[in-house]
Parts: sequence; structure tokens; C-alpha cells
Amino acid sequence: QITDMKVRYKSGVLKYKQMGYWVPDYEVKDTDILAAFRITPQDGVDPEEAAAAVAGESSTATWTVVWTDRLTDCENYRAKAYRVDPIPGSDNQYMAYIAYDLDLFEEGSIANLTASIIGNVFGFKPLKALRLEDMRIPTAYLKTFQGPATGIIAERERLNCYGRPLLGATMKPKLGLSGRNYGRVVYEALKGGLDFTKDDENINSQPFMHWRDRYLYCMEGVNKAMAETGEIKGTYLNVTAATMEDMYERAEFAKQLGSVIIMIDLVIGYTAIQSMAKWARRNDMILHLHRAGHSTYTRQKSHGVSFRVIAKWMRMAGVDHIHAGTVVGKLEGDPNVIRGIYDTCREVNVPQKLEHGILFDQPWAGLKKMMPVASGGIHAGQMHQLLTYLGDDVVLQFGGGTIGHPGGIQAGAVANRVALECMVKARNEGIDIWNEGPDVLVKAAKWCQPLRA
Ligand code: CAP
Ligand code: MG
Repeated sequence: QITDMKVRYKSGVLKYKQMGYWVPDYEVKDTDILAAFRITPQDGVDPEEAAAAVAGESSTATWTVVWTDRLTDCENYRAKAYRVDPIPGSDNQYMAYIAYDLDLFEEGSIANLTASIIGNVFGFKPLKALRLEDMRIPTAYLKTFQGPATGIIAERERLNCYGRPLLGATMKPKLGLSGRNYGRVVYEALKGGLDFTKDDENINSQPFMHWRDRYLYCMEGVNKAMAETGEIKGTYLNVTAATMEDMYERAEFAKQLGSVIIMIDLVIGYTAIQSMAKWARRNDMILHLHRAGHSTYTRQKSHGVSFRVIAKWMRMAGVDHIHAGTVVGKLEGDPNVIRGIYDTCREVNVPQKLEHGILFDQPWAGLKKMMPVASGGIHAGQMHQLLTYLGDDVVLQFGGGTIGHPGGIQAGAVANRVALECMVKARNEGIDIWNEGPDVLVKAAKWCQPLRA
């Protein structure tokens, strides 16, 4: 008679614990994939039962015992919830730790990994909310992925740029410019001193500017600025499109024009990202990932997926750049959370650090580092804060903060480059830039009109 799952749970009809998905004395194996989920059980649901349900539904189980379990090595294949801790200060939230046997997953496939881990469980009725906070990817599984093809060290070598963050700008307005005007902005910004310019997430091939026009005029701007400045420069050509065939065609054309980098948006999906990473590796192109769409599932604190986990998957998938937040700026970003994301991008090994949301040790087994990208409402006046929070291995991207300069685009780029270089110099001389940074900028602005403006 009882048909609603919530009611069934309260009445104790369903028992994932009894089905073997709660194993508190389980000894984690080095090869296990581990996941930490923040669970909010429905009122009256036992947290251990809820954790067991997450383990069950994200591995082998369904809502009832099935006869065919007897035909498999189900004890091994069942995921095991092995620990549940109440989260201090929360409203009935718990951290549930779950171990998955390596054999449950196909080699080198983020799509396969995520189909289990974030597959059905997030809509499960016995839970009010569920958030994937962290994962430990064991070396055995990491080694089935190639990771970033270029990484931070090789990118700096190609650019011949060391000891400071890279500087970029996103084209604005995001949509509406013609190819020729767009190319002019690229040229002005690079000539003024930026290393990169960049397409925005939502520019692909629209009636006002088809993609081939954009690529042609952008690369003309890049080449002209390189010739005039003697510096290596680039522009991230967004190859995001409706089909893989279209994306490959756009990437090939970018390569023919001599571009060193292409860009994709997170919304293309994990398999498409891995395909483009494979293409970039074969063609010696840097791959820039814009995380368009991520906040739909990363922003809420009790439901969804932590962006740090997405960053981990993207390092495995093999992108070279990833948007990672700014702390300051127009978009949400808690300093501790951002540190955890940056560590995930660019450390050789990431040790457990609870205050940064890092719940497991994560050795990276030789997978290259990703260059994090800071973007979103930032400008030269925050240079001391950006350097302090984010360090040197980062791309600082000022869209409005370049193209909105009162003296024009080139002046905006000059202001950013001067602000960056004087701040790096001050820091290297031992000046406390966190406190003295504004004075450093004011001093530099005395002889740099664009910065003063
Ligand atoms: C920034 C931006 C970026 C966001 C992405 C924009 O422009 O181009 O897409 O920063 O956010 O469209 O808002 P401004 P995140 O520099 O003019 O603000 O890096 O956090 O993914
Ligand atoms: Mg944008």
C-alpha cells in the first residue's frame, strides 16, 4: 500500500544498511575512489541509512533487493559508506564518506565516473539535499588519464614569460561587435601590454559576426601586436559549437592561422571536453576552459557539486587553463574555498586541508598542473589583493577593467601591465603589498598617466 519513497523510508521498509552499503569497519584500499558527500537527510531518516543509500544508488543498488545480485561479486562491487560525521553548526547535515572499488569505472572516462558519482542520487527522496564536497582519485585511476598536455611550465616557456601572472582581457561587449572591430580591440589590448585577449563564453558564430571572420581579424591583431612589441601573445578563440565536427573544424582553422590556443566552455560536456583535450594534445595547442554554467550546481552550500571537484575532473580531462575565481571582483568567492580550488589546479600533491574544503590527500601522480584563471569584475586597483591571494601562476583577466578605461583600450592595457609589474617588483623587494599596495600604485601612477586615470 505504501508507494511514496519518503514514507517507505520512515516506515523502515527500505534498508540500504541491511543490503550491505554501510560498512563502518571498512578498511579503505589504496586503489579505492573515495567521495565525501554533505548529506541532509529528510526528517526522521537515520543519517547512516541515508549515507548507505547514497553509496547504494551511486554504485550497484536500486530501491529493492534484486535476484541478480546473486550472479555478481556484489560484495566487492557495492560502494561502502564507511563514516558519517555530523557537521558542527549545521542544520541536520552530515559528511558521509564512501569508498568505490576501482573496477566500477572505465579507464580515462570522466563521463563514466560521473554517471555513477553524480548520476541519480541527487534527486533521491530520502535526502533533502546532497552535495559532493570532495573526492580522492587514486593513483591507479589517475594514471588512466593524460591530464593537461601543456600545463603551466611549458606554457611559460612558450610565452617566454616568468615571475609574474599572465595578463589577459575578455572582449566586451560580449556580443554584437563585427569581426573587424573585434580584431581592433584584440590588437589594442595586446599592443598595450597584455599577453592574451579572449573570446567571451557566449560568442560562437552569430549573425553579426561569423566565427571565421572573428578568427581572421583576431589573428591579424595578434600578429601585428607581436611584431610591434616583440612579445609572444595570443587570443583564446572560442571553438564551442553545436557538434564535435563543428568544434574540430573551428580548432583546425585556428591552428592554420597560427593560433597557439583555443577555448571551450564547460557547457559542452565532459566527453566533448576530453575530445578537445585529445585534439589539443595532438596539435600542440593550449586548451582554455571557461566554466560557463558551473554556478547552477556549484553555488549552493548544501546541494550540488563543489567547484573544486569539477576542477579535479578537469585536470584529469586535460584542460590547460581553467576559470577558478578571484576572491575579489563581481562574482562570489570565499578566500578559503578559492585557495582550495587553486591548490587543486596547480599543486604537485594536495594534502588534506579542512579549512580549504580539502578532505582527502590527493597526490597527482605526475599529471601536469592547470593554469587557474581569475576573472570577473577585477581591475588594476586590486592588484595587491590579487597577487596576495592568487600568487604568480595565474592569468589575471580584466575585461571591463581593460576595455572600460577612460583613455581607451590600449591605455587600459598599459595601466594593467604597469600596475602588475610595479606590484611584483614591490613584493620581490619585500614590501608588504597587502598594506602598502595602494601606495605602490599611487607612486607608479605619478609617472604613468593611464594608471593614474
Ligand atoms: C568577465 C567575464 C567572465 C567571468 C567568468 C564575464 O568579464 O568575461 O566570463 O569572469 O567568471 O563575462 O563576466 P569582466 P569565472 O572582466 O568584464 O568582469 O571566471 O568566475 O568563471
Ligand atoms: Mg565572460
